[in-house]
Amino acid sequence: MSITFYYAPQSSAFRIRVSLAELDVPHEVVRVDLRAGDQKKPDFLALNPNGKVPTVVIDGTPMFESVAIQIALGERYGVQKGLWPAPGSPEQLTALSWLVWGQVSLFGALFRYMANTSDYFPKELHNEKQAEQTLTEVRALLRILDERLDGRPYVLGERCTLVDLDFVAMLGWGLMAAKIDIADLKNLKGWLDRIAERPAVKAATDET
Ligand SMILES: N[C@@H](CCC(=O)N[C@@H](CS)C(=O)NCC(=O)O)C(=O)O
Repeated sequence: MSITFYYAPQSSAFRIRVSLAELDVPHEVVRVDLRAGDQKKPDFLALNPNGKVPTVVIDGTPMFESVAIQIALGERYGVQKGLWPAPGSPEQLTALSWLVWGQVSLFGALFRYMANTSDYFPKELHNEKQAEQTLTEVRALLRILDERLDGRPYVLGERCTLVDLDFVAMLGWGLMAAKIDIADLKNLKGWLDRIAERPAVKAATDET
């Protein structure tokens, strides 16, 4: 078994960094300098034609898209570690729903909101009406997550799983960058504080 992980700190690869650390799977990390354009070099594009991180090579096969990587890691290594439900179990169906919901629905809306408001995106592309509409969408989705966490310490129940580790990558940074206040969402706030305390999350947050 071999895993090579192409990584840049403070990027979408954060979630895989944290997941590999929590899974405690041996892997080689290759730092990709996004500013220098390492991700657009032919060798890298041969692994991931999108020229983006995260990219992993598992036993010689390259993979891209963090949600696909999370599922592959979960199925191969997560079940034994209690970080992913057993394939075919009802819990796995729930895990897949929330994992994909987080990346597609929640992050999709958060990204659209940021594209219309944040300094990370050119001001001339900001649109006030779109910002208003996507903020309503983000808030509704955050409320769904808050309700899910009512009476559950983690998204799937009593244990922290790859779903929580995936969400924290997007919400820990995203809510702060988008300046979205979640003081009224008590379950979500408690969950975020709890996950942020995990050593693997702290270590990845501190990386530069
Ligand atoms: N949907 C992809 C997003 C990957 C992505 O956008 N990665 C960014 C870093 S956050 C990147 O590598 N950007 C470099 C570039 O586009 O040149 C995933 O989740 O894996």
